[in-house]
Amino acid sequence: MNEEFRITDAFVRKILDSRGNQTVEAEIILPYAAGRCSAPAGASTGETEVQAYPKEGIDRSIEMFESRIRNRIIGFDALDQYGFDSLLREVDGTGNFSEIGGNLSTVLSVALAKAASNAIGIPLYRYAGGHLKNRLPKPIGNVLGGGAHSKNGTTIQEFMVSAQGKTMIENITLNSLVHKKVGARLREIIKDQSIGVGDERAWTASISDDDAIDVVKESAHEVETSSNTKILLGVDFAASNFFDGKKYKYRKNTLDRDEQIEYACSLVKSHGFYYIEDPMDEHDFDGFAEITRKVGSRALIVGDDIYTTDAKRIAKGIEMKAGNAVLIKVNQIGTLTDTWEAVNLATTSGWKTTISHRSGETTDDFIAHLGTAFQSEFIKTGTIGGERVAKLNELVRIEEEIQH
Ligand code: 2PG
Ligand code: MG
Repeated sequence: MNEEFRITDAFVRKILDSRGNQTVEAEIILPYAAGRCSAPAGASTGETEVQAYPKEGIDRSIEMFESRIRNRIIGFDALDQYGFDSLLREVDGTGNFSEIGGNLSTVLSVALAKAASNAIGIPLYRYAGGHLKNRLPKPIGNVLGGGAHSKNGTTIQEFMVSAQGKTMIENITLNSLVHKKVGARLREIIKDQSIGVGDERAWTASISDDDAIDVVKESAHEVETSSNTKILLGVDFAASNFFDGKKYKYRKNTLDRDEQIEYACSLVKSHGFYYIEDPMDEHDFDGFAEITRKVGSRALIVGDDIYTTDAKRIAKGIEMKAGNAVLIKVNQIGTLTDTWEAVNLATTSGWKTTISHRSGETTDDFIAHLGTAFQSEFIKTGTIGGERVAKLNELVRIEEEIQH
């Protein structure tokens, strides 16, 4: 092993995330370089995600690092990502990281890749994707929402937009302009109450989902016309959160399974939405397949809670044609190697990927790099707010680098 890549030390500490909750941050130290990564946190988590922390909590994760991991990774070859990630799985021993915590494995795994790329002297997106395989994802960001991300907002968790202009700065500015318009429109409609923002800085207000569709459509249309740039519309139903085992319960009405399928399809057929995430409960592969059969030729049907970045689940989805795209979140599966396997399987099977932030975030920008490395179609990371624009601004820099 080249001594430059030998891990000389590693640290894990607690920091705060954007919700003010504690999260883990790791640092991997090499002789002449280092890598640091901090973990995001979900609010609407998929049932089959790895466990973020052991049941005793975040402190237990850090104790496990000190007692079981730190000594074993000192001296390890930082270029051996697969070996490192396998070691984390082996030390945990549970298959779902419930012993050491999936957030701990995530930050160690990504910090290792950052340290290795820093030691080589190339950006993470090149290290993770290879020199020939870089393509910028298009930013898609939520402008209005509710679900698990705010109290008393819409039932659908996220209404999103994605400007399809030529440059990154143009696209992220247009997405944020739609966000501003949505805010202005809500203030017009709701005169006697203040409106707020949810966990991801999308507006939240006490309106029906159908009214929200109109607000977002009109706001996007206005920006589309004034900028002469196509703006795609999207939703993340996060449907498991309002499925009670039999029916889908909205603020104003209740839909049975067939009606939910029709409602999801109507967003594409009647309202022109292009991006439909988690339209059905996470167990309903058949429902996903039916929606894909009906509108998959003109829209992306994206699985998040149903696939949880797990190659085994994605393989089943591909087999059943239950979607045509998959959301990618490293801490749903716990290591970079497993994430890469999920992306590779999806991509080689003709599915698209969307790399994604989580509702609780830090200013870490690693998803900007991974989305580029994985050639993801979209990067979902909100439109405004420091922890969201940290990723978007990094994409502006990556674009500049790729083009020169
Ligand atoms: C989602 C994510 C991110 P959370 O459902 O796609 O928007 O939410 O991080 O709460 O799982
Ligand atoms: Mg989702």
